[in-house]
Amino acid sequence: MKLENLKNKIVLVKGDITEYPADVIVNAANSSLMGGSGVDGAIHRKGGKEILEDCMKIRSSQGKCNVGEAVITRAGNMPFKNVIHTVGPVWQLGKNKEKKLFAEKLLKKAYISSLELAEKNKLKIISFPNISTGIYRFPKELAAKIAINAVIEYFEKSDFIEKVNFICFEDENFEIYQNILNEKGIM
Ligand code: AR6
Repeated sequence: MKLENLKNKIVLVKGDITEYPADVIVNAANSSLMGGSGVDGAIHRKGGKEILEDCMKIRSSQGKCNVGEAVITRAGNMPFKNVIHTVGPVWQLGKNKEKKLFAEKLLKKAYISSLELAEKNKLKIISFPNISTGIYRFPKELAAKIAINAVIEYFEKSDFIEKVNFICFEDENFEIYQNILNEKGIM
């Protein structure tokens, strides 16, 4: 697929993921699925108790959500069909190259798992936050490259999803995404 053809399928937005229309939004959760701060806090606050209820059911049926995996709940009070909760990796400080490469793989897996789960549930418009780039300290530029490449790789295999929105809460992430998408000729 020519990257240019993805211009209509990848959308870059600056703002709050809970405010932008989509079929499903992705939450940057933690393995407990019991909520937290950052985008996780915003989604649980806006969505209300249905989301936590569904997360608790998932906990009792399958246990914790491993890093790189994804689960799906209702969206509660938000105007989406569902919320997909995925768990990104915590960035490894220090010099251990293998650990860093492993974290990169897991971040890619979090995006791919979410896209596959959306497709499985017939959800065609999906919004992603910048997974792992907040509390989990993943370097923003590297995380953006991984996110964009994971989405491109998905589109090479499947055309089910119609639109992927990258929702950047911070100016810095927005500019990083803008530069990468421009370089690739997607914007
Ligand atoms: N809409 C879109 N993006 C947002 C919003 C929002 N409303 N709020 C924050 N962000 P983080 P992580 C951005 O820390 O690094 C939680 O406690 C934020 O600017 O939310 O994956 C979980 O429970 C940043 O760019 O997620 C986990 O314990 C991005 O979302 C842990 O944090 C991700 O930042 C996960 O850490």
